[in-house]
Amino acid sequence: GAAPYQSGKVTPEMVQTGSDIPADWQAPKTGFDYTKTDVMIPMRDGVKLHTVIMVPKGAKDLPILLERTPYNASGFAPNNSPKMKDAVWSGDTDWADGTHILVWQDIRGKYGSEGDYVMVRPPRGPLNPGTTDDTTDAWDTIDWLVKNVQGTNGRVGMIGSSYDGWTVAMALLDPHPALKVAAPESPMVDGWMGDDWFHYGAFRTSNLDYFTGQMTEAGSGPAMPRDTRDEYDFWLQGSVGDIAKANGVDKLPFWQRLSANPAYNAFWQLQAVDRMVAAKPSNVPTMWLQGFWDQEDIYGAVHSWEAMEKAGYGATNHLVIGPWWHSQINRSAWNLGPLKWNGDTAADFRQQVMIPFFDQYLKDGAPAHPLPSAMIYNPAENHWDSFADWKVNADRTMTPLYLQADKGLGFETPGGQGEDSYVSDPAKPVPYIQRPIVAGDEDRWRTWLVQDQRFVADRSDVVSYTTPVLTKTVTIHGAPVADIFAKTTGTDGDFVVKLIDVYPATYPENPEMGGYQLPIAMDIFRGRYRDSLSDPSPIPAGKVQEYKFRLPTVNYEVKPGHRIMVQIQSSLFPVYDRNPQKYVKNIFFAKPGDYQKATVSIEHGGMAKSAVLLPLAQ
Ligand code: PG9
Repeated sequence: GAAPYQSGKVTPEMVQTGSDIPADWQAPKTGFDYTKTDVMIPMRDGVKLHTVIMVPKGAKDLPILLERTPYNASGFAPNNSPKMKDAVWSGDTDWADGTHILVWQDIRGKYGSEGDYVMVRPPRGPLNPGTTDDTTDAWDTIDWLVKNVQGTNGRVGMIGSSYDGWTVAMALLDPHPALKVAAPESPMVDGWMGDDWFHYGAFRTSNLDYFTGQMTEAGSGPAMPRDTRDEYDFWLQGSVGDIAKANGVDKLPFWQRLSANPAYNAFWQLQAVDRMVAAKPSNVPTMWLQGFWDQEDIYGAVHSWEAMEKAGYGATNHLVIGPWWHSQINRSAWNLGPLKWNGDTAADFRQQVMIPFFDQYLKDGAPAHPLPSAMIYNPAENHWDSFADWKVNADRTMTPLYLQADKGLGFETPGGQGEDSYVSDPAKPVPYIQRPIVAGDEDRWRTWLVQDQRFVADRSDVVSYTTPVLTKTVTIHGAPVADIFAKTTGTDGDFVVKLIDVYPATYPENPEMGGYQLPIAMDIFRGRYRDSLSDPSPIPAGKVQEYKFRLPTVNYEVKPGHRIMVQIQSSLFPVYDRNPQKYVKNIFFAKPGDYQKATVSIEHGGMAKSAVLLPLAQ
């Protein structure tokens, strides 16, 4: 009978017997200025890669801009907007101008693509016995695109930052003839020397969360669980190997390969992209681009550009260093922390330099847009500088800025030998930013390389050497080199060297900067590699040793009224894992008892003239 609350009759169209989700539903795309399709592009071994293609309405003879990514191709055009410009993410807005076809592809094994995922898959060869790599996948993809996408003129440009910058560089090892121009942006190039995994052998702990994120699912996996709000406490709980094990990271094959190869051996050398591009140089015009304060990949672009210069391909290779954090080229860049720029340096660069540079190779009749050999932002002057002959470090005369007695710093040759000592305690490593260090705090991660170093300057395990107030500008064009003589009571140890611009005590132009200790260039070096990066050796306790390593590349002017400071310490935590300071075979698996205090003495003058060697403007 009828339910008591029923009034009226039940008719058939009130009742569902199938699914409310139609088998095939297409949204009407009225008013859309583009079409978007998802395709599976077959590679030479039959594996199909998921690819998103956005073609402006009425496309005719348009070039293709390709990005290959492990970070979800579909996420690059996340918005269901009828306007292409609104549909894409910030990095592509300027390219979505109706004159480029935009293509994003999931690399093998990630998100919608078939096949096995291998972390920054090494090229076919000793480390990759297979028949494909990211060079062949790029080649096969470009071949398919120029043959199958309607409305293209058959020319392709590639961009992408970081991992995606690495995929651009890999495409250059055997470029498809249709690949006409490329921009590896903040590319991951050498994971041991100075990009994501290590810096000169010191391991970057946040990689463990990156590993669970990237390699526990084809999509996005979880970060490791935290039982503390402060990363400083979390990473003090044990060696990186202990923490990896506690979180199942020890079961991930890439961690197993990485942790079994802590030194710069064949494993790392054979996948160093700067070595590869120089061994197989391409004629494709290439813009190697990175951030001045790139907190993830500060090594790769510069070194690849230098390698191509040395290989004789300077005419088609360009270096760009913007005043940016990692990948900020794809966002807006009015400022970097407290440093304020003239305008949006990223959007202006994309619109006024990058796109015209690409278009001259991608479009018939586009005006020539010659680029200098190097274009590097000058943060002190707040403008871009162009260099026709930016020299690679090897060709530079370096001027030593010596550590002096009484914590002085200066160009004059120091007198007799002296030293300054501090106790480095692995139980109390020097933090890289003020605590609490909260996981996932993007703003602080993006700006840690410009953080005011006063927060550690007075620690008893940090030594700072400072020049008198400058009366003349000191202009640095290139990569300073730390050349530190030191002894330690331990048998291993890390050396962190920071080159700092100390602002005047008051700075009315930007009051926040009064007395600011702004790092211009800093890096860390693991002492066991002082004689050989591939064959580490214990440090002889109590014997002065030389630690010489290159710092990031800069174009900088320290102005009159400012001072230059060199700050030295033995940890930078927890960006970098702790050195136990006792020589053990593999620091990843150091035991609690291996971590020991050490007294470190930084030498100056005499036979041990510690200095930072400066490539001064010529
Ligand atoms: N810096 C990131 C990364 C690149 C390559 C390997 C691991 C991490 C990135 O932003 O893609």
